[in-house]
Amino acid sequence: MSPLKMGSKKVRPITTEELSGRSTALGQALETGGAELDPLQVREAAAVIDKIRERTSKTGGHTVVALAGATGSGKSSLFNALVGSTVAVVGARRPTTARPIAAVWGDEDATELLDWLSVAGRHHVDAAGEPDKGSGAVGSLDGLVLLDLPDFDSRVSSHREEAERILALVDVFVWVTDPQKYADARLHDDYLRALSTHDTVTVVVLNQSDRLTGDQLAQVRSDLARLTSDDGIGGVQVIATSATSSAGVDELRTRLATAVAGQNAARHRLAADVRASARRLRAGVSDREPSVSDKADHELVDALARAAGVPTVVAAVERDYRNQAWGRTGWPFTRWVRAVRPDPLKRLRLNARDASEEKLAVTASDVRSVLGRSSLPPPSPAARSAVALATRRLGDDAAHGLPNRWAESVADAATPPGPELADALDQAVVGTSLRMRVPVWWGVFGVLQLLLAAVAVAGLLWLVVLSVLGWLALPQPDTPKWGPLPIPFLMLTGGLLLGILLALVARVLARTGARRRGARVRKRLLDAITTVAHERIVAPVRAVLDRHRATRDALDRAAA
Ligand SMILES: Nc1nc2c(ncn2[C@@H]2O[C@H](COP(=O)(O)OP(=O)(O)O)[C@@H](O)[C@H]2O)c(=O)[nH]1
Ligand SMILES: [Mg+2]
Repeated sequence: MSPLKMGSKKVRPITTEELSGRSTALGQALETGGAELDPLQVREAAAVIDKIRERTSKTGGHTVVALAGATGSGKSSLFNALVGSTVAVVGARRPTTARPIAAVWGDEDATELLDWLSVAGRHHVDAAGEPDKGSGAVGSLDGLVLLDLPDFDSRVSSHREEAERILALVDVFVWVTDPQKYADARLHDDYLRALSTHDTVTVVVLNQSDRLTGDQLAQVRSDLARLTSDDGIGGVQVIATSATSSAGVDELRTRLATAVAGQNAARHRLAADVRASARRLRAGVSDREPSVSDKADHELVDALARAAGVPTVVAAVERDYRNQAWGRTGWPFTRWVRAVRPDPLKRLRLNARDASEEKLAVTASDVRSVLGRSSLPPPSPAARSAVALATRRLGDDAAHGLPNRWAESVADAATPPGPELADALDQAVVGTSLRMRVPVWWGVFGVLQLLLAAVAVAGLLWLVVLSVLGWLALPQPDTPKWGPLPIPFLMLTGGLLLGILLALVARVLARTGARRRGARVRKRLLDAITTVAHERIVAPVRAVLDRHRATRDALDRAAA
């Protein structure tokens, strides 16, 4: 039920819990979306929240009603008519009312409330002021705090500001206009339209009705009703009054008595403030947010991997594998060649220092403790721009359809500052173990190579012994033969040829092995890079989108 129109309009009362729930929701929206919402609107919303806390903490259950309107409409005259004595100064010379004046009905102390309203002029109306109506009776104004405001169109700016200040705090607005000014743009555009959310606490009064004939009055009344409903305030009845003849003053009094008896106007006004504020803020939030997959996509990971030097590391690992494979399984007579080649992993400082470890093993901690970061070459401009492109694309996709400020936050989240991302990538590479088991075939081939070499050397020695004996013309022992060929000859040539053959096979195996090992290391590195992409880019972007959703939900709850 509206606090103003008993039974005439179905407006449900607003409980304290509901009001505080809405206020809390508005506060949550400011918390989650404060940085991305319009700063001015955020300040206004924060002021509404403060006001709710302050207004609802005031004891006494008063209803604060303001008589507001243009200069000379008769606010002060109506105020006096309602009070029953001349309290406010009425004047033909404008402007008259400089400071608001309050009239308080009933015994309840309104000091705290009036202090909060900063209204110094106070007048107490006791029950005697209402001859027919004892305190507590139906239609009593007991609990009413009526304010006569300075003109909202006053030539004096401090008067206008004072009127605005009070209007922000009162529970019920009584807009007083007259036959000359009822269509005034200021009243309709600046006030009624702007406060259309506050229709349940709005009363429109056409004063000076005594200046109109019956027909004219009906005409003006319906005109004003139409203008008011064009302003967005539907169903507000226009009360025609005359402060001079007292016509309609009782109707206005009854209307105010209804508001006072309902004790709900303050909550209605504050809830309307929350709703209006939440609706304004809601314009800065989208109805939905783009869905962003939890997984970093392939293009982004690929770009990051290139920027992190993954191809360089993989190539080094493959080269290292091949070098070592050849070193261990190659032909022993030419192995020394390998010894003079530089170690590719050592060059990248990704190689373990520990002599007991295999060459391919590296632990994150050794490198980090010694160097802090790898000495991978810095990413090429092409790799850097690929990262920029991939992150921008992700940011654009995630920001699609969001209001500007949110889109900017998403873009910022998608592009962490340069050194931060580069360091994280470097750490990911350094922290990835390149350790792998030494392949079994290296050992087998190595032993076979040694055996074959030993056989060849033995054959050679045998032949040397035989030729020395021949040269010295000493009797030669029988040389065993296999077919027509002597065994020592077979040992020498067989050992050499088989060794070379085995080395060739090992070379082929080493190439495939290197590729496979490279692929496995690449996968490990990519996993680490994917984690970086998720932690540094995808998760921050999703966090912004989550805040966006939370803000929207909170605003919808506040404005519901
Ligand atoms: N005829 C007529 N004159 C009124 C009425 N109400 C106020 N006035 C006159 O209009 C002028 C302005 O009144 P006032 O109450 O000071 O208006 P305010 O500026 O809105 O406070 C005064 O000269 C009043 O006597 C009314 O209902 N009928
Ligand atoms: Mg006045």
